[in-house]
Amino acid sequence: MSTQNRGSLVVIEGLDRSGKSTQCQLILENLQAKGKKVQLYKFPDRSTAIGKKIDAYLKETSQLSDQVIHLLFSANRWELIDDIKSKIQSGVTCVLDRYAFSGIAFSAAKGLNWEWCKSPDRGLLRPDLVIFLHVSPEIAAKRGQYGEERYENIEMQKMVEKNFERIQREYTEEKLSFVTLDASSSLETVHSQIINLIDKVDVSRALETL
Ligand code: Z5A
Ligand code: MG
Repeated sequence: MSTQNRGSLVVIEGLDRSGKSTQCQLILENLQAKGKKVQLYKFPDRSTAIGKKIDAYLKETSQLSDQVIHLLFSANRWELIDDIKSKIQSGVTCVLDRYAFSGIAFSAAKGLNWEWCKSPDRGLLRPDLVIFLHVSPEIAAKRGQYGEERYENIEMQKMVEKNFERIQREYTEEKLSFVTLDASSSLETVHSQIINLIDKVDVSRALETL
């Protein structure tokens, strides 16, 4: 991919109710106000045919094996990746609300093999920056709408939290920029920390794959 004037690929990850979607919206508004081209993507994208299956599974109106739902989450990323790639090539900053790291953290928490969980996402675009919003599962549970979907319980979230720590270690060893922020502070504090990090992203190197 040409490195000339490409956009950046920024991923916001975090535990449930850590404020990912709220912060993604604030990033969008901040970059737009600075005159930058920016596009938000949310995973899972529940609007596609695959996304509708995922939505039914999360709302517990359908049952699927752990392997099948893992592959669907990954397929949902693959179906949007060409669009993301072309946006980046045309200078658009793409902000992703969850990505492959959520896939590994949640499926491995259900007991699936770690390397198996990573494999379907190999070849997807590698982000320039991953920001992990950390909030204790106990604080998250007190925030809006908690507990309405599958996985929204403290035991699961604690396992997911441990898995994200391992993900950060492994990807940092691979030189991926993966930064944890304390998301229990105010919206404004978290937002300004995120913007500081995004402003420093180096788009002079070519995008690689996971
Ligand atoms: N999943 C998976 O298993 N495999 C995969 O590959 C992927 C996902 C991609 C649905 O995801 C589930 O899919 C998720 C992981 C799994 N399961 N869980 N748990 P989702 O992203 O669609 O989930 P969601 O319904 O959008 O929830 P969320 O993303 O976890 O919430 P959030 O975006 O992090 O939080 P928010 O909506 O911005 O904020 C939540 C509330 O907290 C809201 O009332 C805010 O006003 C409040 N809030 C936010 N920030 C703050 C601060 N700083 N202080 C106080 N209150 C705040
Ligand atoms: Mg969200």
